[in-house]
Amino acid sequence: MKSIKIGLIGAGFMGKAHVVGYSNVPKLFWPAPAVPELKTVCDIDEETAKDAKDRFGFKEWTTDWHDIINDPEIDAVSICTPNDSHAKISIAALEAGKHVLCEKPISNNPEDAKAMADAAAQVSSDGIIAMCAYQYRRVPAVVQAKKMIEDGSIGDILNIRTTYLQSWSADPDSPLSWRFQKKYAGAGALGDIGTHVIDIAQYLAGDIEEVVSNVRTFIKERPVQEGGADLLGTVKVDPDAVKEPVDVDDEASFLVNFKNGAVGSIEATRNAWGRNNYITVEVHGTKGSILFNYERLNELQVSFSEDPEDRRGFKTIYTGPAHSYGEVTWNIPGMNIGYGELKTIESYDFLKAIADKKQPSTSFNEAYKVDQVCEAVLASANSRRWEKVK
Ligand code: 4PW
Repeated sequence: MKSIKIGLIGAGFMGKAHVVGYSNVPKLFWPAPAVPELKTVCDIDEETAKDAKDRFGFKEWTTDWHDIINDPEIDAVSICTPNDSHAKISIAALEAGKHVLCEKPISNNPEDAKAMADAAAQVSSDGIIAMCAYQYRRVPAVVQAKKMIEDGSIGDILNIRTTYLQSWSADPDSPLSWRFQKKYAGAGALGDIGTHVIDIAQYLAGDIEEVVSNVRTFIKERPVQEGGADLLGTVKVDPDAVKEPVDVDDEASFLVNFKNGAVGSIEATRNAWGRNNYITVEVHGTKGSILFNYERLNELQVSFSEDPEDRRGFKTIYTGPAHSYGEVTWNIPGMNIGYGELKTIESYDFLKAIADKKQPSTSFNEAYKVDQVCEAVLASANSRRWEKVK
C-alpha cells in the first residue's frame, strides 16, 4: 500500500485536528487509499514544534516551513497557520510538486486566493491535489441534505438560511489574537466562520450572485496576549494588559441571491452567548424542507409536503451506516460521530484524491469563490447597497 509522507505547518489546535485525522484514516477506512506517515512538523515556536514532534509522533521538527517544502521525501503538506501565510506556503508547496491541504479561509484577501487557485490549476494536470479544509460540508447529514436536494425530495430550492454562531469572543477580555487583526485574518467572524456556511450554502444551492449586508464590530479593542498562540478565547489575559484596536468584524449578517433564483440569508458571529458551534442550515423547497444543526450533527430534520396533512412536520433521520461514510464509522445510527471523525473523513478524502489523482472539494477555486462572496459582503457594508459577487 502506498505511503504518503506528511509535513504539517502550524502545530496549534488545528494542527492537532489534522494529525487526529491522518492518524485515524487507516483505523476507520481500510484498506486505506494510502497510509499517511507523519514526517515533519513545523511551528514558529520552537517549544511547540518539539512538543508536537513527540506528542503527535512526527520524525522531525523545524521552525522554518521552507524545510518542509524543500524536503524531497515529503509528498503532502497540511497548512494550519494564520490566514495571511496560506498563499505563500501553498504556492511554494504546489510549485515544489507537493499536494496541499490548506485550512480555511483559503486566504485573507481575494487576490492571494486567486493566485492560489491559479497555482492549483497550473499543477492539477500533473495529478497534484489542492484542497481547502471546509470540513463541515462533509458531515454525513449535510451530504445527505445535498443528496435529497439533488434527487428532488424537497423540490426546487426557494430559500436557504445558514448561521454560524459561537460565543468565545463575546467576553471583552478574550485576547487580541491574530483572528482580530485584519493584516493576518482578513476579516473577523465573516472570514473565520461565516466562510464555512457560505461554502455550505454554495455546496447545496450553487453560486451566490449578489449580497446585501450588515457588518459590525461591537468590541473595539482587546487585551494584547503574550505570544502568537491562538487559544480561541479559552485563556484570559491579565485584565491590566495593554489593549489594542480590533479592525475586523464581530458580526456579519447578509441576504443573498443565488444564480439559480433561490434566495437566502447568512449570519456569522462569535459573540452569541449560549451558542457554541452552532452551524445551522435550513432549506425550504417547493416540496419540503431540510434542517441541520451541527450541535446535533448526527441528525437531519426533514419535512415533506406529500405527508398527510394531519401528520406533516419535521422528522429526524439519525445518520449511520446507510449514509455517506457510515459504512466505515460506527455500526448503528445513534452511535454517532464527532469532530475527530469529521477531520478523519476530510483526511481520507484528501488521501483518496491523491491516490485517484482526482481534485476533491472544496477545491482552491471553490474556496476562492467563498472569498469573493466575503469581498462583496464587506463592499456592501460600506456602500449599504446590494453588491454583485465578482
Ligand atoms: O474554522 C473554525 C475556526 O476558525 C472552526 O470550525 C471552529 O471555529 C473552531 O475554531 C474556529
